[in-house]
Amino acid sequence: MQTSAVQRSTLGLHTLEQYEALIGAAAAERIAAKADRVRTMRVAHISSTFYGGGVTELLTPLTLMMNATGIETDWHLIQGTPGFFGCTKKLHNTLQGTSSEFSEAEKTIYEQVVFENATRLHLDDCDAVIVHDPQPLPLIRHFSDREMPWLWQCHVDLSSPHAAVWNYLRQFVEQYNAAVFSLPEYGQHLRVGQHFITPAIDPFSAKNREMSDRERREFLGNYKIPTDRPLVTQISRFDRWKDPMGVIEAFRKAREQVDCTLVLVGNNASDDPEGGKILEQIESAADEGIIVLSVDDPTLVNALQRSAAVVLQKSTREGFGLTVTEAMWKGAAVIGGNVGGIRHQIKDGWNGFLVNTPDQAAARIVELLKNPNLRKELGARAKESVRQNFLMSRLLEDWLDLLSKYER
Ligand code: UPG
Repeated sequence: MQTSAVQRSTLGLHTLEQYEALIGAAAAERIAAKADRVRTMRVAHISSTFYGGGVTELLTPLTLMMNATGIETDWHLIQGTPGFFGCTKKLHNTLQGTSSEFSEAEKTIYEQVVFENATRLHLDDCDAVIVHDPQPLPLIRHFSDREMPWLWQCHVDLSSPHAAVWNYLRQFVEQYNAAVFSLPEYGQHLRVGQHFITPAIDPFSAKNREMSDRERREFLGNYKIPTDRPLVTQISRFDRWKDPMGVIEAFRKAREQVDCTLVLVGNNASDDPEGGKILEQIESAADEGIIVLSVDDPTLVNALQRSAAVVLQKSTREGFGLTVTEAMWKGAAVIGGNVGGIRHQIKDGWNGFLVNTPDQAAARIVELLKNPNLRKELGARAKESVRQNFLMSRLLEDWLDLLSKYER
């Protein structure tokens, strides 16, 4: 089997030593020394899916790398029903600012399914438990005699959560030892500690590894993506917060001035019930020059981010935005929504562009399509900013620092 085929077909176990060439020997040694200090800890992560979405994207390399550095790290999933994931998607949306009530019936479904999952989780051997996002949040209630610290990590954009829903969830959050948010501005008034850890990407994964031009072209060909015109792309879960309709509007306006092709690629996380409806909306709006692909293929994501003249991530809320990091790592010219974590990655006009409206996005698409040198300059700075700030080795180090605070 060829190396690239192996990379596509494995989970992607990478060691700290592999990062040395990217972060330098001194940084790799510093992180290894920190790992030594917490090596005797056994850590459990709990989330709601192995398939799709940013949390999976983070936990796959992080949990493998923690084990590779000698820290016994487990990853448990909770199971849900369609009704349960309907409730938790509503929590996700209201945390990001949608105004709708979470009814008593929804609370009953949410809490009962989490309780049922709790009966199957046996965590006594752990030294720390890290629970991700709202889906498994109420688990803590069922571990009242716990001795180890429990941390809740929230991945969503908490800049303006719906007050009543946040107050309901806060009763669970405050039973944890601390909450972990992606950015300082997501901090809340809480009676427990708060920490801030920004996400990161695995540069060696199938999605982010180097790729030859031949392989890249081959992949686009496999999906019948034409390359006779410059490509503009957005690759994201089919989700209202990623604003795919705004992307289509911006593309249509831009195409009045420069000919180009829009490729919208999306997959669906197994805990997200809204994806089908959003995909239908996109498909019925897509006309000539717009290709919509609903596939789960990390190598296609890699090939597209490397081939596109412009990568969009026109989100209207974004906890962090791994798709932005991934494209910047490939030296792409990225236009991002001026929200949440995207603002921490793109410095407007320096390593990409930030936009607030489809009109602004259209103007930036045109500017970038007409100016290959600008694309190159922004892309080179984008890649360097990811190297310095958003690689998995930094995320590992942040977790090691945090866990050492809770070592018993
Ligand atoms: N992806 C694919 N194929 C697709 C579409 C997406 O592989 O067709 C991947 C994408 O490459 C990325 C991940 O799915 O790796 C999506 O992550 P992200 O862009 O971060 O979005 P979410 O799924 O919404 O992830 C949540 C937050 C986000 C945060 C992330 C990690 O909404 O803001 O960065 O969690 O904290």
